[in-house]
Amino acid sequence: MISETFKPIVYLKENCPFCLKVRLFLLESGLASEVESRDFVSGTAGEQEIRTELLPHLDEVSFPCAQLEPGRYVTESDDIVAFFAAKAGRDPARLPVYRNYVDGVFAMSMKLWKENQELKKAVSAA
Ligand SMILES: N[C@@H](CCC(=O)N[C@@H](CS)C(=O)NCC(=O)O)C(=O)O
Repeated sequence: MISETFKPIVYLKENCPFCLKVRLFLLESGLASEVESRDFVSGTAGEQEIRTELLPHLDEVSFPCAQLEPGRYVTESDDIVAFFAAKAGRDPARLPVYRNYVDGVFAMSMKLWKENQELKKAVSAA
């Protein structure tokens, strides 16, 4: 049980690798039903609605985002996972699908993204 009085809300963008991290943790730890999930697809009216809702609460809107407690908004995927893990007494390192994603596909996509940025910079400076 995460909270008896407030159901945390997570805002997740479809196909976002950071959002998938949060989504996988919630699913594999069995916490998904204890959280309200507001999913949206990039470029839709649903996205605009969520951005309008979040804007007054954040310096910069980014995803994933979560309202962990009333008025407490967080936009860092690792902080969101850590909050739910601590509340529920679950160790993310012991969730094999989550760990495989974070250490495998997620880590690789971050590495490729950085390499791509560096290559673009080198090309434009040449
Ligand atoms: N440090 C953040 C990075 C999240 C991030 O870069 N999210 C992208 C989506 S893939 C984002 O929100 N970009 C800005 C936007 O969509 O407005 C985390 O780990 O949660």
